[in-house]
Amino acid sequence: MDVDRLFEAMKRSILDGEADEARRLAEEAVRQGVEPIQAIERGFVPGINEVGRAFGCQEMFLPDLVRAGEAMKAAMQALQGALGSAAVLRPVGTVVLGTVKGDIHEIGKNLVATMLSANGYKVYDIGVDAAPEAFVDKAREVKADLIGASALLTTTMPGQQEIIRRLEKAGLRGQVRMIIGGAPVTREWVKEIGADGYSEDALGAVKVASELLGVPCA
Ligand code: B1M
Repeated sequence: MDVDRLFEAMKRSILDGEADEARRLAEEAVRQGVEPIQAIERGFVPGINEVGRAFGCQEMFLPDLVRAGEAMKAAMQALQGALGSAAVLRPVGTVVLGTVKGDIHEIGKNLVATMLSANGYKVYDIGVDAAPEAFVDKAREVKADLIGASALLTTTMPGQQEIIRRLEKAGLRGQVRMIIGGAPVTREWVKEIGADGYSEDALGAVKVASELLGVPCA
């Protein structure tokens, strides 16, 4: 299958919520030597974005959203191996990553985790619906350089601010930098809550982390 048709089929598989088909197409892309990040950005993400738009306009409903999310996860898992992760003997930085309390969106967060790992970071993924204290406790435990908090709902974004408050209270604000992301996050929000960095996508998150920690470009 030519690459443009492959990307179109990937988008379709997400729109139709076909997890097996999404997985098959992801594997096909790996076989054809397509860059996994291209498959994600040009194939699968346009599909999930279209589902998000259609859901927002009430052209699709919750079961469609759930199926699309499952298909997206299946595709990401199939691409995981090809995205790779550097053997982290001496990590360039240690990151505690999660999705904030009340929020179970994990696809973008997982992609950020994969890209950070692939670039030599030691990532402690504390999952979704993670309480502010869970971020801070884990950061203290593993002596993290960075906390990364994802929020996909406008109602859960304050969770990112709460993590910063708790970091300050714990006296860790000087040691642990805070980066945030997720579709509703804006530069204004980053400024308002005093986060150290923000990125619109997973590759950008690596760039921001590296700038903050003074890690030279790979
Ligand atoms: Co939900 N959902 N959802 N959803 N969902 C959105 C976010 C929504 C915009 C859809 C819409 O209405 N158009 C809307 C939010 C509206 C708002 O707040 N303004 C919404 C809603 C309303 C809901 C529910 C409330 C629906 C309901 O129950 N009635 C519910 C809430 C559940 C909860 O969390 N408590 C809900 C549930 C779900 C599912 C569980 C069904 C499913 C998630 C499945 C899963 O994750 N396992 C789901 C999905 C799939 C979506 C959409 C369609 C897609 C999200 C996604 O995975 N995108 C989404 C619409 C949309 O965003 N277009 C939507 C792909 C992913 C690669 O992108 O996550 O943005 P993203 O991550 C990007 C960047 O944002 C960035 O990098 C990533 C990679 O490029 N990034 C970071 C993310 N985190 C970062 C962290 C960083 C840096 C960058 O540093 C730390």
